Amino acid sequence: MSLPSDFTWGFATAAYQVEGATEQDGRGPSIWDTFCAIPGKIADKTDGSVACDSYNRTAEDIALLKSLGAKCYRFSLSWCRIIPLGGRNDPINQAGIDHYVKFVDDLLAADIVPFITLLHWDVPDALDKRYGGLLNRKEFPLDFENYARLVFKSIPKCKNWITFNEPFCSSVLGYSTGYFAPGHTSDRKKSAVGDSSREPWIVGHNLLVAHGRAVKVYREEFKPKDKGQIGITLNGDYAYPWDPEDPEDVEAANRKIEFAISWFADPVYFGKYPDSMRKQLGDRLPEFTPEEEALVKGSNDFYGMNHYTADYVKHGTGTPAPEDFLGNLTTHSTDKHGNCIGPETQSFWLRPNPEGFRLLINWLSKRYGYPDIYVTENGTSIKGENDLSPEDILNDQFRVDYFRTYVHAMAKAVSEDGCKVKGYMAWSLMDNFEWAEGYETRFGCTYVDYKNGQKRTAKASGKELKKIFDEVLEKN
Ligand code: GBH
Repeated sequence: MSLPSDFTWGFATAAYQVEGATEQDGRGPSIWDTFCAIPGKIADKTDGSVACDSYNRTAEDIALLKSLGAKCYRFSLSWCRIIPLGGRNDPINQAGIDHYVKFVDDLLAADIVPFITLLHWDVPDALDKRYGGLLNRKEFPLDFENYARLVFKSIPKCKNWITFNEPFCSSVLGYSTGYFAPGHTSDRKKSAVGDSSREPWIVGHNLLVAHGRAVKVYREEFKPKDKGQIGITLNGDYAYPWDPEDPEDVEAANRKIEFAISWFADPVYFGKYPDSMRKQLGDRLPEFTPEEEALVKGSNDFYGMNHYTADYVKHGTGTPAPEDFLGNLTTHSTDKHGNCIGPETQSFWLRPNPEGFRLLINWLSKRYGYPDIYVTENGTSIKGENDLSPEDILNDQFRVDYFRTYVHAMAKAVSEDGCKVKGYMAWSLMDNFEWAEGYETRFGCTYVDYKNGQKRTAKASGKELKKIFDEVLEKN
């Protein structure tokens, strides 16, 4: 088990989760600022207005990355710092651009390779109000294209670009369950607007087309001289059949991955949605026009993989509900024989299962022709971590074990199975704003003391990651 010596590894964050400074230097509001202000949406009634204050602490964060031995850093840009109202005819905020240009310069000076995500869920609020944001098939992709072009032009030194983080979450959590901004759902107890049976599929489609537009711009106008690469990051769990003897469970487990991942990856690699989705969703799933198909098909230079957990899957019986987004199935933490997928964490959806990581890397590699893969997120929360003393938080052995077993599973996928994983970014560099769960759930390899000036202290996991990689990296 080993990884090639040129394998890159480091940490990941996202703008709204770490930056704070939401009213500084001309930043406009995003849908997350608006969503957090609605009572009941965030578990601990917090928001990202201060977070880790990373906007004002770039030097500190770079020093932290350096001390942990990181070779690369994945972070996202706040679109509404760069174009506060978001649109292609709206004013540009030079202070926002300057901030990120300097950050990239400083990372490179510290010998840390930047991976930039253009949009990690924080859509400019003005676009949501102006034309329905992600729901608008014509306007949204054009505004995203314009934003992407401005960023590519401003930051030519960045060679690794990710268009969107987890379009599944923007679509399903934003427009079906309403758990994330902008909170649309058919459930009228939660939201006055939304149609869970249709909106998520429209939003997913528009994100794909917007991704395709940005990639076309990068490839035609920048890649020839800047020589970078661009892709989209998709989230997805591995799925095991609840009863491996039942062909319907076996099929449902595969369908679960198709509904979560192939929803986006099939259009990107093959130019069409999976048959299983078309069959269940019919005309609620948009059709690609020939122009859209041409934009989307073949639009990944690499596959960005966010991965955390696995599930057991039981096939559904009868007709799925109109709001079903899983693919007519149910997910379980134990299988037919009572085997448990993995231990509990602070996140109800996350139970460590490292073997599933190896299996999913193989599943994706086979289906999509062994593309280059960058693991752009992988990590865990720990049950009850936030209730511990700071000293005990620093001693996060559960997270150390998670990283070691997951990195080993990935190394086996590379050295024993022939998959082409090129890099790995742990989620997250530091504790941060965990969306609807606020600050109560910690994912950091670094402890952030929110009560004492957002002071950062590396946890055991942060320090151990370098050792974990040193153990498996080939020496050249
Ligand atoms: C990542 O998503 C995000 O990119 C990152 O910002 C975040 O901080 C990190 O995970 C940790 O949560 O409500 O039953 O539909 C992880 C993938 C997929 C996990 C959707 C939560 C919701 C389960 N997410 N999932 S459900």
